[in-house]
Amino acid sequence: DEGISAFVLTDDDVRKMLPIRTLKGHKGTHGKGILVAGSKGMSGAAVLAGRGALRSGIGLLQIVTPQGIAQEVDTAITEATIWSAPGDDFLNEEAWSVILKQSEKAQAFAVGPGLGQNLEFTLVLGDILSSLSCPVVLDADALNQLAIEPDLLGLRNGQGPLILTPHPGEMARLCECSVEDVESNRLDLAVAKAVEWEAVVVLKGSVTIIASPDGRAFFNPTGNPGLGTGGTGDVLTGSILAWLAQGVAPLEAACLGVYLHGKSADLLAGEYGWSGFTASEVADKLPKVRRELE
Ligand code: B4P
Ligand code: MG
Repeated sequence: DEGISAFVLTDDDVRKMLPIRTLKGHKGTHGKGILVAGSKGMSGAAVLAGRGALRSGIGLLQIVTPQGIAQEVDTAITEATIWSAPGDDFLNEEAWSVILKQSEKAQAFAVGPGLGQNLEFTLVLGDILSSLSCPVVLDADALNQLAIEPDLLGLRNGQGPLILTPHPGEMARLCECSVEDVESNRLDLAVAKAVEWEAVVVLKGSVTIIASPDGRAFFNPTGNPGLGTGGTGDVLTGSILAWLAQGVAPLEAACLGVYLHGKSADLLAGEYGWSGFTASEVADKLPKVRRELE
């Protein structure tokens, strides 16, 4: 494509992006990340994203989730700190007070998995985009809110790095086009939107594209159709959150997250083929594939 520099990620590229662990590292230096996720009936999305983060080496994970499901999430993910925020089935506009209180020491934020469609949360999303200077990952229902209120993106306005992780359905909603339009024009669209939105755009699917706001793009060669099962996208979001919390720059954190997530699925496919492994298993294999890369 004229004007677009596109690269295929390799083991060597990705190895260089891994953060270096020192003997004296501790959970403070390994980074604190905040995950805003979950709603009634979708606590699993918060749990899976949490698992993706923990299996990617985050120092401390805090999950902000509606009080109606906080107990469930807490029981399912013992290693995370759970902040129960106002809202029974969904987070409501008062959830911002809890998020703000937690935001001070965090190195990264991820918002969206399983949040559900609640328009009250649009205000909170606006606050997140306009107030937080650390990197923010938006996925799933946060992207659906953006599609309804495109002006929200303008609130970021150089405030801090932004990473969006749409699947083709979410990308179509954000771009007001059809899924077919997205799929027939993946590279150009991902790059154009990364530039326009001043965000790293992770356009998921078979051969995920990571597009940078500087106009470069990276093709991910890992992964397989076994990833087409509920919850794998949530695991990816948590993993990118963890790399950001460990100090990896936004573009590299997205590349690292996507590449290792796909490698993990490829390891599972070696045993099971292209179906029947689960999102939790993809998360649980992340440390092994990272280790093999080091
Ligand atoms: P939702 O119902 O919103 O699904 P979700 O909760 O976001 O699921 P999850 O978070 O687990 O998966 P995600 O896709 O984020 O949306 C599903 C709907 O979106 C579909 O019914 C469809 O309409 C649309 N849609 C989604 N993917 C589409 C596609 N590829 N083409 C056309 N329409 C699509 O994350 C899934 C993960 O698996 C990503 O990392 C992705 O890259 C990976 N993956 C999926 N299939 C893969 C493949 N064949 N090869 C390699 N990786 C693959
Ligand atoms: Mg998803």
